[in-house]
Amino acid sequence: MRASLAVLALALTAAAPAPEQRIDVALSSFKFTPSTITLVHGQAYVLHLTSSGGHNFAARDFFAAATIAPADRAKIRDGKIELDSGDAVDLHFTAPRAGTYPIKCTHLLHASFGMTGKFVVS
Ligand SMILES: [Cu+2]
Repeated sequence: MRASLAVLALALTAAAPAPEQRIDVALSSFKFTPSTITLVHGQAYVLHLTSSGGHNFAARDFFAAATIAPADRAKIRDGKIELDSGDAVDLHFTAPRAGTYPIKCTHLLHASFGMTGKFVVS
C-alpha cells in the first residue's frame, strides 16, 4: 500500500503542468491594451480581461485552437467574450500551435476605430 501511494505521488508530480502565467488585457474605447499578446505553445495561462465600456473580445480562431479550461468554456459565445463596463473575466487556457490569431471587438465600428489585436504564439 505504501509503495503504491509513492508511485501515485510520483505520477502526480510528473504530470504537474508548468505554472500558469497571468496576462492582463484592458478593453477600452477603442483599443486592447496590450494589443499584441505573445504566448508559448503548450504553456498554461490565465487571461484576465477588464473593460471600461461595452466591448467584446472576439478571437474565434484562437479559441477554437487553444485548449480552454472546461469551467471557462461557457464564457465564450460564438467565438466572443462579451463585457459590460466594469466587468472582469478570467479565462484559463493552454496556448495552441504556433501562429498568429486575430482579436477584435465586433461591436459596430469598434474595429474600424482601432479595436483590434492579435495573439502571437511561438
Ligand atoms: Cu468595442
